[in-house]
Amino acid sequence: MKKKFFAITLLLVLSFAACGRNSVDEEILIETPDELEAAEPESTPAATPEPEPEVITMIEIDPEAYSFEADSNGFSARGSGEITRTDEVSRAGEYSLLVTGRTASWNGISLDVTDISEPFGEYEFSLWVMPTEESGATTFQLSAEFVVRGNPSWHHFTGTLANVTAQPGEWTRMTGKLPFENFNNASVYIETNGLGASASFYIDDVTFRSIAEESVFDNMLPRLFEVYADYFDFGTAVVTRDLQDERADFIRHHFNTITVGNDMKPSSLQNTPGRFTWNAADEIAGFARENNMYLIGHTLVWHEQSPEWMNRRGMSREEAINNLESHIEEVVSRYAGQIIVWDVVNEAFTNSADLRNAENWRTVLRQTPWLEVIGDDYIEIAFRAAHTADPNAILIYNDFNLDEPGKREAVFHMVQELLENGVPIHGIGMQGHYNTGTRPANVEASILRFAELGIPVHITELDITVNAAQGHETLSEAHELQQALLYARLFRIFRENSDVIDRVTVWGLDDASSWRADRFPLAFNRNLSAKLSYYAILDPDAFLEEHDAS
Ligand code: 9MR
Repeated sequence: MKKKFFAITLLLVLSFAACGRNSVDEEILIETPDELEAAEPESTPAATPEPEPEVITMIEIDPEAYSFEADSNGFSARGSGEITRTDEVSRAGEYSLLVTGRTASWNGISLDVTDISEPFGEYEFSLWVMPTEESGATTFQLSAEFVVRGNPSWHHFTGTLANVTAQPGEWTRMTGKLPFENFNNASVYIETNGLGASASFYIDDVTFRSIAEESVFDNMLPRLFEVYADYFDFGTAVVTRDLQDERADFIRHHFNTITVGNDMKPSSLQNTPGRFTWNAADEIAGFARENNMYLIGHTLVWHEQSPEWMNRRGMSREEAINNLESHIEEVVSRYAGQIIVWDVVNEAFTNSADLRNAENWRTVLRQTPWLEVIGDDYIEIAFRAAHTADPNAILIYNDFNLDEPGKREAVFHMVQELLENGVPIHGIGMQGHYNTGTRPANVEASILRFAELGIPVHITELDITVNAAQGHETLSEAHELQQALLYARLFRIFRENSDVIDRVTVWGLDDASSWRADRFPLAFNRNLSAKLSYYAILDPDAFLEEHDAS
């Protein structure tokens, strides 16, 4: 089968070259290598005529493609663009679509794919494009728009043919891939990007398809949470689309705790004052309940994904405190008894801090709207409000780069002071967004330092990026091993310090759905098969020994 495809592709390429610009033969003759071999005489005397190739199929139009033979296939104008179905030119068949009237690079034509795609799926978008003679050489880009609650965001498909410069009179192939984000509405489109901002052009033979791989989740693999049952809880972060089919089985198999990855952030729950949107959060809470998992709420106070109305510049301190407290009261009391741990304040410090100044922790606080409008006591106000709303919940201060000594000390001093003042903080969340250059000794030093505060550490968002693999289609064996060795070293440290570590949560299920999908950060591949990192986590000592590492 593969051979035949190869032959078809080859012949297509050859016949395009032979036919010259702007047209394809009506019939393309296809022969397979097997048939060629069979037809080949044992020796080739000069007089023997070339055997006629056998015709086995005919290709005109890809039956899966939007080829505009009968109508415009649901394509519509974007911005000032106008679209006309035309038989002036066509790549295959008789018709193509002509796009004119564009006044800006994003204008032109789009296809609504809301009903034929899923949030968080991965898609390939391909087409043939040709600028009109008058427009001249034009640079095109394949793009997508996702609209969430009325807010659009724009994304480029990637790949070498997702951005091309095309010439008039010549059909040029474009294709790109894109992992979709969440959306209420999604559309894909072609825009210009550089040459020919207002060019007119033709498109033909468009395809849009899912490229998600089928899951090969293996339910015979040892369960991660069972392997670590004597040491700490083992969790992952989830979004609602993870709660179905094999992904749900996978979660049930490996984890005994889940963190709400996105759906309890302030803008997810209360984007509009007083109007709470609970659906997604409730769905995840329901899943945890049904499966006897303990649920982690994330997060009550953050500078990202937080609506502007809560702490707009110029607002009085009292109003901002009221917004902060009422949000926390509403959210925490709703899930009281169900959410066992809350990430109360997230990322209140700058990305890194100077060790010499770390005791002055107030000077290294991140400049956030909450800090600006309320002052540095917004942090303790948040913890007190959460404690009032659910006195049994374990309340966490959560941050990244805590393996860095300066930042570690800044957080240490803040928490120490707040604890002395009776602020209810019950744990430090070391997010653990690491990379293969992270030094395990620094991670361990921070765990031990935080333990001096007398409250446990939670590893809340663990992943390890392979930065050198960014932009690569697959992870090389050497990189996979490099990552696995660090997972092994970290888990050995976590296990050895399990008296002060209550939980380890990895941030997501698999490489493809991770927030760092471009750098292969997790222990499972996109199809949920186990990477070397899984085996490293399973038995760090054996793994390190086997690879002659320590
Ligand atoms: O995993 C989350 C991703 O889906 C969101 O797009 C992103 C938005 O900023 O937030 C991610 O989770 C973050 C978490 O809430 C806090 N620590 C950093 C995580 C990665 O950005």
